[in-house]
Amino acid sequence: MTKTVEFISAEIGEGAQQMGCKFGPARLRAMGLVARLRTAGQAAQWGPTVTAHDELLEHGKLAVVQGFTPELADASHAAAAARRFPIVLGGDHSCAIGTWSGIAQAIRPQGALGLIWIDAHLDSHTPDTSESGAPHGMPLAALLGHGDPQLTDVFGWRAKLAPEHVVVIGARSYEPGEQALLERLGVRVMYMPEVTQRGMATCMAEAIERVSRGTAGWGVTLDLDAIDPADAPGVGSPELGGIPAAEMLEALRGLADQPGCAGFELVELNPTLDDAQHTSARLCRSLIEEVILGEAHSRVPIRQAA
Ligand SMILES: [Mn+2]
Repeated sequence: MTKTVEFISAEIGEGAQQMGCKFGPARLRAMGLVARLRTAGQAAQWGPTVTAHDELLEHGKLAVVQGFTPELADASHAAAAARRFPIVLGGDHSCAIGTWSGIAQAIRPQGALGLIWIDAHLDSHTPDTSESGAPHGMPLAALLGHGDPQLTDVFGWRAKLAPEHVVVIGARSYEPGEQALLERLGVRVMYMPEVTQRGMATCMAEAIERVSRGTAGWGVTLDLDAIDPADAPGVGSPELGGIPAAEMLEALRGLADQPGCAGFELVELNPTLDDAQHTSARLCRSLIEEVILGEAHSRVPIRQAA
């Protein structure tokens, strides 16, 4: 890829039931992402670290996310506006509001943003439908323009995503209220049985086709809990029966080189729940290498297998 990769650390765990995702970005940074990309000939750098203000917790989880979102949005906006390729490392999934608001703002002069949301959950609650009140269950609704005004109106405009420009892949645990919102809006959801039947690579190809149509750019937000917990145990909300890691790696290979791809986000790694071998963190590193290096990277394991 000719663009420089810029990693942005989104240190927030306050949006979830458990705080551990706040330590995800530091864990990934310790794994040498930039050095490995550079060794492979890819320009890459560390960008800003945006850290949630935990002193706001006395006003509730939503207050922390309200404070964090515009700061992260400024960081992802700056990277995209400078024509670098942002990779945002979460953090709980509430960070997606900031990430994609910033990228939507950067490409707004050219047109609309598309987004592929890979997740075990729908993340489409509003404060009215959420039983837990945890903001990491709300980011997709906020980006579609529904929910708390401070989260929907970043940069002074609402609905960073139009429903026809969104595809959700891998959902297998959700509540009726959030499902009703997505159905009413007409968002395409590929639930887990469809992904199992058709294969992740086929679903991904259809999703890219859909989010490319009528948009000026598109991205992917990957919640690690979409992957089967046998392959990625270090997540806050594990759900049995997910997408095998091998299928996910294959489906994301060379993603950044696809026409229109404007950014990538990887969230919900909870290193405090990972195993002693850091299996989940190492999988995250491999996923990023597949996204950025694509075929150049994949030749190595294929040759070893032969
Ligand atoms: Mn999620």
